[in-house]
Amino acid sequence: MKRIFFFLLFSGAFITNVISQNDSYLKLWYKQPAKQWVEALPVGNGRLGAMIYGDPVNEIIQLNENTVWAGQPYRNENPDAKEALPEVRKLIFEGKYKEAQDLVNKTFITKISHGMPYQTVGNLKLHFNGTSDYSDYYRELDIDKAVVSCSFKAGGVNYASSIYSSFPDQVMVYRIKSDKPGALNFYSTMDRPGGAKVSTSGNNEITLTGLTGDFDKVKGNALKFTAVVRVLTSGGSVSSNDSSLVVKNANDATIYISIGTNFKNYKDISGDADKKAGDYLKAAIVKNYDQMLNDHIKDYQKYFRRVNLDLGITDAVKNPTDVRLDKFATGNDPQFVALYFQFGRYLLISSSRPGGQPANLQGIWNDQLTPSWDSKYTVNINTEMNYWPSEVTNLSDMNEPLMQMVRELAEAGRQTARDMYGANGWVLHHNTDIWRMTGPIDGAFWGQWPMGGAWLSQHLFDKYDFNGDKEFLKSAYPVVKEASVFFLDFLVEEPEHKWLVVAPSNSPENAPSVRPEYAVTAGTTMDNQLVFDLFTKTIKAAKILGTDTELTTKLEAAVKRLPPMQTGSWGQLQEWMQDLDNPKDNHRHVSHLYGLYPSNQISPYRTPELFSAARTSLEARGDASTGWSMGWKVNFWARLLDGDHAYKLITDQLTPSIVPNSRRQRGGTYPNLFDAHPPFQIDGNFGCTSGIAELFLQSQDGAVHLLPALPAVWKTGSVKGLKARGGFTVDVNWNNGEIASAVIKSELGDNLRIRSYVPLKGKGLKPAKGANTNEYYQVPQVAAPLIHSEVKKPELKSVYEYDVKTKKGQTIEIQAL
Ligand code: FUC
Repeated sequence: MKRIFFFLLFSGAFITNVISQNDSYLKLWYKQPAKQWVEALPVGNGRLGAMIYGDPVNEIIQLNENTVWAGQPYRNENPDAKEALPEVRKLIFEGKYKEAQDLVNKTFITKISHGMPYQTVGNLKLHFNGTSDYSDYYRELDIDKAVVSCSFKAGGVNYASSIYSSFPDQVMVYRIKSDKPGALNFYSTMDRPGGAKVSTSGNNEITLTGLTGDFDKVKGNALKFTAVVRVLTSGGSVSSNDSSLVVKNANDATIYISIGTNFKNYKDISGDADKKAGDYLKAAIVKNYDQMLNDHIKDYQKYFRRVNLDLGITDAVKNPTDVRLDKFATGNDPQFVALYFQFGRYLLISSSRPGGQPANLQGIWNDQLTPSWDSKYTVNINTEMNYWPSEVTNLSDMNEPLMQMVRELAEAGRQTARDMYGANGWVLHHNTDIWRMTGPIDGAFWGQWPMGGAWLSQHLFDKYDFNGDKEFLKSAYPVVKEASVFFLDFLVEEPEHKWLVVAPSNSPENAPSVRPEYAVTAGTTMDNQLVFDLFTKTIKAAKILGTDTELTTKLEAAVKRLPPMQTGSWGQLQEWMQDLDNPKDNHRHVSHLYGLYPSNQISPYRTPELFSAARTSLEARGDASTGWSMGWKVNFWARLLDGDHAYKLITDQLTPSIVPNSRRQRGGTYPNLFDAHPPFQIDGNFGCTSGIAELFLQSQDGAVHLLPALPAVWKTGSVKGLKARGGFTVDVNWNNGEIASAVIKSELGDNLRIRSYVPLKGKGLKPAKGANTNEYYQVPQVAAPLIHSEVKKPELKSVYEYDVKTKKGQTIEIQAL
């Protein structure tokens, strides 16, 4: 009854849809209001975000806008670096790591040593009268519609509320109704930690305005934000006093929340915050409510409904989400993984929209002024991880803000390359923020890692690999090329093997246990792999575009001089140029396995010894870790073709972070399914979402591999709408753990090479011969050879490979033989 009332109130035109679709499987729902932020539910349109507590007495709607950052445009390169660089390198090559790191600290880092924090706008609070004695409580986030709703009963009246963040209309809309005329009584206030100006107007408006502050030696009072809230009611009255709006005896109330800032771009904050907020609000309040909700849902579903995952349903779905999380490890709840996967896609659509900022460490959701790691962009893993699901889960549109940020970083990082290293091209170290700072921060141990540009540039090329859009490649090429140009200048010959190496750098945030305090070094495995990918992708892009032959000749020569991947004394893939790995090292970063995931340099079929060595390294690193580290490991185990071990990591990640009866938190998941580092970091959500996709489909290794790493627990199921490199959209059904059928749509009309563990049949399928002729696949890149190849070869399941010549737009139907 309660649910039906709820749907009647809010679903309006959608009611038949809601009930017939049984989409309760795509909901996070709870029987109690949120008591803490990590129980509240997120809505977002890329720019505007809110966390909703669903409290019937004192409702909190915590607000974010993605350009509200402290400070203002600034730079942080230290020109002293240039003079010290030869000495730093000399010290590293002499094994004087302490001295090298000390000198980097002195000459490379500036006084601005942390970057700027992303900040909350503040809170909208609704204080209700007559609801304290509530019952029949229910709240949900419907990820099929991107709407948070809440219902309860108090004093014989049924209340129901809903809120969403509209991309088409650029406002957030909250509505609350009672089923007894005139029963709605509340007053609304706004506030912000640290204070802000709050005022009301006779227009039924309450406004919060402020300036973000100074931070880390960068002057503030420059970035201005304005949040305007307008309340419309049917029945009753709205009045205002100095700082609150009072709603009396209304039947329902609709609250429009509009936020603007003066941010125009990373160099320019001359915009008009009030006008921006005011204009969106003006347009929204005259629009029909149902139409606006309809437009929001339609816009959202255009992306969300591209992918469907069915892993089966058990009785566990009858439990609220927090209970399912508690019981996941010991129960049988395959749908919870499907829900978590789709929640990852929800979060990406809600935190990263074309024209806006990329998702930061917390996406767009943050209730603090100085959040952990400033909620900025950590580019030695976290920012990249945010975008891992974007192509494979069919949300390519959502990575546009990342592409734009990389273009801006290429512009800002040019000065850093020149002033710090006397190099051409562009460079970025291990962090950035909305002002696109590109110099090193946090001290040499963490920050002296000039590889941010090398890694982020891969995403531009990968977008082409999935979609085959030559116009995009053309526009992205200068960024990728200039990242390569930097390394052509910056690589230096090391004395022992005469390899070309990156120095000074580190293997992200880790140091060999023989010198745990000194991370600064030369030629780490991850750096070598990153430069290898950057150069080979630049070469490939230049060839596709028919340009820069002189440059590609230089890059080809340099690639041959990069250090090879090496195996060490215990059969591991070495993390450093020297054999220094400690088998007991369980550091959260597993940087040397970048070559396994997200890259394709380590392959079971092309480089079996490296594949075994990577496995040995990963086994030693262990499973339980911080949230994002476990998310990465799901991808690693998928690439190691071990679905059961990947499932073990999914289970570790879907463990409650909040340890019962304790103040302790561990890497895992919060009640609202946000990932816990701890604290909340959204990268773990995205990393695990991508890892789940990698269990069903991989395309990095010269073929579209169907069900490469299906865990034994999911005997029967289907996935629809995943994307493979080469422009293929893939649906697969499986039974008894093996492919039953598949449908693959070719968007580009190229050769489709299929790999499978079982024989297949289908129109046009021919046993594969020779190399794949699909021009969009990343050519299997055989990395520089392995040294010490006594490592044993892995035991692999045999595979069947087929080729199909496709036409653009053609659909290929496949069955198991
Ligand atoms: C890197 C990681 C930390 C954390 C931070 C935001 O520095 O090593 O674990 O995720 O980014």
